[in-house]
Amino acid sequence: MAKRALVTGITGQDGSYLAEFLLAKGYEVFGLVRRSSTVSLERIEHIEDQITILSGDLLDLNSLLTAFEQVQPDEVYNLAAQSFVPTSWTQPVLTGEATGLGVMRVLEALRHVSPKARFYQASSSEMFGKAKGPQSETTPFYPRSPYGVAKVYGHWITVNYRESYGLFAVSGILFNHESPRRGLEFVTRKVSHAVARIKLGLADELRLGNLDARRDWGFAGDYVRAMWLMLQQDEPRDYVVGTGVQHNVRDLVELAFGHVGLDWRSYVSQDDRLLRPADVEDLVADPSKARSELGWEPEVDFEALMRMMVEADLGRLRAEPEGQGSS
Ligand code: NAP
Ligand code: F7E
Repeated sequence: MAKRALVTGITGQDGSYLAEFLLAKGYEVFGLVRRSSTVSLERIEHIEDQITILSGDLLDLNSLLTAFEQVQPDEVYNLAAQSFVPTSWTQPVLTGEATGLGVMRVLEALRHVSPKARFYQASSSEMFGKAKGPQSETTPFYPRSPYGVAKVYGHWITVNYRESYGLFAVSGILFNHESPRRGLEFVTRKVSHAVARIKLGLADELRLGNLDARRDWGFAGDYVRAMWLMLQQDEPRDYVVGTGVQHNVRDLVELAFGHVGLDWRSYVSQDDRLLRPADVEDLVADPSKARSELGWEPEVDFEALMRMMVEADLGRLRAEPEGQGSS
């Protein structure tokens, strides 16, 4: 019998790649989608007829209980969250509810309805915040945003439910991962989209915030494989997932503009309004545990990732100059 996977956040970047990955492995895939007046299934419309969409919201325990009862999942991937860091300062309570307490609601539904199901929590390198890198599974957390703080709650409640109730629950601490399906407000996609627009004569400037921030950027398609691998192990353990290679925002901009033969200095300016109340300056993973225990290695490096994103935005804009699609 095909395994049944329940994916929260299936309309998001990672949800779409994970759904494709699980379908290719022969899973029956169920996706939780929250109600809105204009549902956007843009990132999964190419596989929509192969998955079952359920209505539910991380803010509403009842809807989660109903989804678990309907699906009776073997594996649960909790990817849903308010995931944009700046919004966590303007909507801190919502962020705490969805990104923090939402994890406990999913775990409660799992514990009561499907306690044998394996559970993956989408934790984040933002939990490390100010902690010195390279960051590993043993690095103490020092979050720098309401988002990071909410993710720390999600991480520890996952560990706590594993230890309290014997659940197969794991926390994947993933560093930034990107793709042509990344939301437009995140820095990689903001840059790739702007580069494509400038190259095609549709724009002539790009305003950014902190150009010195350093990140470990990988490709989302590689990272969903690590999520799945964590749930196939004999023991539930937490893992850091990243490339181990660091770049700053300036490198990213230089690479993306350089790819289309433009000098970034002619187009990019720093706008103080885009600086965060507190930023994370220096993240880089020590992924040795994921490498040795999961056999996980990234296949797409930073240069190939940014080229892929710029090319995808050029293609989309050439097809539809006013479009901004994420698929
Ligand atoms: P994303 O593109 O922002 O997707 C977030 C998903 O969560 C969307 O499907 C969204 O639905 C859904 N969602 C938000 N609030 C919800 C709620 N109250 N109830 C139900 N669904 C809700 O994020 P992503 O980049 O794919 O990231 C996936 C997960 O990994 C997130 O938890 C994120 O915090 C975490 N993470 C991401 C990264 C990264 O670099 N991408 C790194 C570490 C951890 P709508 O479509 O309706 O908005
Ligand atoms: O910012 C700097 C910004 O918004 C990266 C989420 O997926 O990864 C993501 O969070 C860096 C920051 O991602 C702009 O200050 C400069 O230092 O692309 P980002 P993030 O905040 O690292 C983690 C792992 C998650 O878990 C999150 O869910 O880039 N930066 N100028 C800018 N960032 C943005 N967004 N826009 C700018 O104009």
